[in-house]
Amino acid sequence: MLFLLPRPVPLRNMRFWPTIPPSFRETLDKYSMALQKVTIRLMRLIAKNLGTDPETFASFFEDGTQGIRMNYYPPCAQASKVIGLAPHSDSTALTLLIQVNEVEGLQIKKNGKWIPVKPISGAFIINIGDVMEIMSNGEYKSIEHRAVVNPNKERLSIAAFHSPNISTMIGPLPDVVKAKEAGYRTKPHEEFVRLTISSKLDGKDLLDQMKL
Ligand SMILES: O=C(O)CCC(=O)C(=O)O
Repeated sequence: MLFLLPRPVPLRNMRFWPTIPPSFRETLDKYSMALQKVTIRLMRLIAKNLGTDPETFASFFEDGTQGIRMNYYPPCAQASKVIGLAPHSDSTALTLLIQVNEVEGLQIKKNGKWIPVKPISGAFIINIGDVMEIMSNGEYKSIEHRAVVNPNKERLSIAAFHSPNISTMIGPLPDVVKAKEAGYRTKPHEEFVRLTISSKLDGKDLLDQMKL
């Protein structure tokens, strides 16, 4: 996998950005900007749904953090005995994911069962992450997912993770807890990131630590 942090732009570490192919950096820069815009539009719609001010909510994401992970899963003759990516929910707010070469592999956990997500040409999969679950006080639930490998075909996916800017407090939004008691702790974003790094990539382990 190749995991880069394109946003916030001043924190980009260009040392890790490949120069081959020559179009890579410019393409990733454009892709990063386009996905940031889509994310902000989605945030406005989510805020409306939650009954909170769309502009205030969107502003948390204006100079938000964005990570882009490009995953390559080689074919594996013993596919049923291995896992491509262990079950986890994303610790961030919203993930825009594409199954690049349209080989099935992503599965989500629904009612205790693993359900495959069929690739649709030109469509994004939008995964709710832990930060969204916390900020919405559980109105939006983060989705546990995993990736399996294919016995014959290689598989590629690109996940773009979006979070609020680093000065945003990670906790239930005041408008949302008016109606229902807070079910999650509030922490400064930096402290939340530290907790993320020290947690295992294991189901919804991180969220369990944030629950009250
Ligand atoms: O390969 C996939 O479809 C899933 C990727 C993913 O969940 C991730 O990179 O966190």
